[in-house]
Amino acid sequence: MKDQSVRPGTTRRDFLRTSLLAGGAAAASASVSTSAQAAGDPAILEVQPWAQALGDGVDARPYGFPSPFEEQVKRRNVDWLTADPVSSVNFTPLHDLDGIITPNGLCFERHHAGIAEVDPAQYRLMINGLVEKPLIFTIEDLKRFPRENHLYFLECAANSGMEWRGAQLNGCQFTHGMVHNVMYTGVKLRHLLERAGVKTKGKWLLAEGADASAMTRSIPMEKALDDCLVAFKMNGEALRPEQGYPVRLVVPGWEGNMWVKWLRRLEVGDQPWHHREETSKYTDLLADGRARRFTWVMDAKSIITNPSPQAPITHGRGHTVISGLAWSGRGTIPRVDVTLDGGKNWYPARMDGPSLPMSLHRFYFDFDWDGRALLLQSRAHDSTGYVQPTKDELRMVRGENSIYHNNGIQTWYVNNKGVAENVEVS
Ligand SMILES: Nc1nc2c(c(=O)[nH]1)N[C@H]1C(S)=C(S)[C@@H](COP(=O)(O)O)O[C@H]1N2
Ligand SMILES: [Mo]
Repeated sequence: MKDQSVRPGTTRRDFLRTSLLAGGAAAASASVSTSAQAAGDPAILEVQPWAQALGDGVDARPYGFPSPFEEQVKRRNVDWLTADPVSSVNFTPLHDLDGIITPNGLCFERHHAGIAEVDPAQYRLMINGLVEKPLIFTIEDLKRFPRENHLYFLECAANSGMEWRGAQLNGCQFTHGMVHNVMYTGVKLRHLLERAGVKTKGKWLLAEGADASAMTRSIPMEKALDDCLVAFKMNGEALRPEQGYPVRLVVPGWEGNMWVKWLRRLEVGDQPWHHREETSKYTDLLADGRARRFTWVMDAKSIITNPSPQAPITHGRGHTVISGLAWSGRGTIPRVDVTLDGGKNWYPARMDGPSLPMSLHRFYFDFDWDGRALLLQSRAHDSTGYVQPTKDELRMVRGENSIYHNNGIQTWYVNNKGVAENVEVS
């Protein structure tokens, strides 16, 4: 450890203590021991097969793919959740990822009628309803409007829904994997609506998908004119078919269901349509039988991705890195707290990487594990001052009937062997 890194007025011991509690990496690096044997390790002493022959040349993989050693890193579904894979969901392997970008091939999928394979040459987007001039756009047309790039998370409102009544699924992939974070390239929806000329009475928008489910959602005009995008690229390349190729709607910070894929029609109206996906679905039934209507914004949430049930601690006691993700549909995440003892003591995590509104944030907490069992939790604070609630606090307000919008604090029990399990401490 470099002593220059000690701030003036702080003793080295003070610095070590605060750094460990604050998740400071600089001090912690001093205590990291390596796991390989100092002498006699064939992995360093012997010439390995990949150094004994020439490898594939360029163009062997004109569109690259991950190392075969990474084949366990994949989207997974939960068989018993849905009757049929065409109206189903799979989950992002959050425990295998780091940083804040979700690779395109690992973005969770949620389809109501399978993946529509749309021919871009036959693709059209129509704007009709309460407009001066109904319009039909091709992709070429869309690309002539001013383009923008934004990194946004998409979270399905049903993410963590299976955990509402108690701990159920063993892995953050399954409890929290209905989220992805992607850099979108597209045009502001506002430009298209302005071109069509929204009539004064036009206060709502119906977005419709081109897939066989013809998914529709009502969106208030205020949001449509604010930050919604009509996107055609994700992380630099064309949208994947799973994510709505060739064009999807991006509704920053709002529930994933509104981000209509394979976008084909935008109708302007004077009131919401109250279609299936905004009434019988994606609505929270309260204890007294009433339902919460139009719960669009995704509240602040966080999850420890490592360690977690699919990613145990394998190195034994000593220096340990905890990592996780936090996000809010209302802004940025300036702070995440981590507890090792089920909420008795909380320590600030170290936020790392870009902090962008309505985007995933990465946090780390570095500490010395003494080998005792842990009850790990994280708690997000967003830029509005909102603090992520416990599951009990949520249930007190919303009852037991809910499925959607579970942003409660998640607990992992880690035993003295480092094996992690989904439990609830509320
Ligand atoms: N056309 C269409 N759009 C859709 C859906 C769909 O089935 N059809 N599913 C919605 C739901 S419920 C969610 S959570 C998101 C999922 O986006 P993803 O598949 O890119 O993860 O897309 C939304 N847009
Ligand atoms: Mo969803």
